[in-house]
Amino acid sequence: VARVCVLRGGATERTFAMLKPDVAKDSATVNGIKAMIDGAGLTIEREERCRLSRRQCETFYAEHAERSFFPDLVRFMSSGPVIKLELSGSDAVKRWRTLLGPTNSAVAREKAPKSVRALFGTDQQRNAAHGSDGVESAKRELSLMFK
Ligand code: IDP
Repeated sequence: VARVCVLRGGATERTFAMLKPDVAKDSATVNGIKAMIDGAGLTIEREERCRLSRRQCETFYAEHAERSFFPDLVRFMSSGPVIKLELSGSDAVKRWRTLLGPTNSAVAREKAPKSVRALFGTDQQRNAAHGSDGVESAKRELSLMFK
């Protein structure tokens, strides 16, 4: 991996992005987010639309199992279709997180008004999209979501 990075002159990474049920049904929003991904210099390597089971959501968000919002999060994430994306590019993990903005969409509108969550999210839970928070979690999430 290190050698490939040196040849390309930057850390080429892969990350997992997911458009959540609050936006995945709306094709104009989906296209808007994809245009932002493209504009940030990230490449969509893989795309899959599906509906996650409650069980899949519980596994995906296992680190939050003890949080009070967990049952509601699982209900939300399994309530409709999602769009799973594998993104690649230089610094893809951080680049996509920056493009996403803060978790809470209201905070995103204050602090990062051009971010995905500011533009398309609603609140703390219905925040339009997911992004892996590190290279290791990206690997875990990609292998979990793309069998
Ligand atoms: P992140 O998605 O920005 O990494 P996390 O803290 O990992 O944020 O939370 C995972 C997801 O759980 C969030 O994207 C959001 O949908 C939901 N969530 C986080 N905190 C809350 C909360 O306090 N209330 C309701 N839902 C929450």
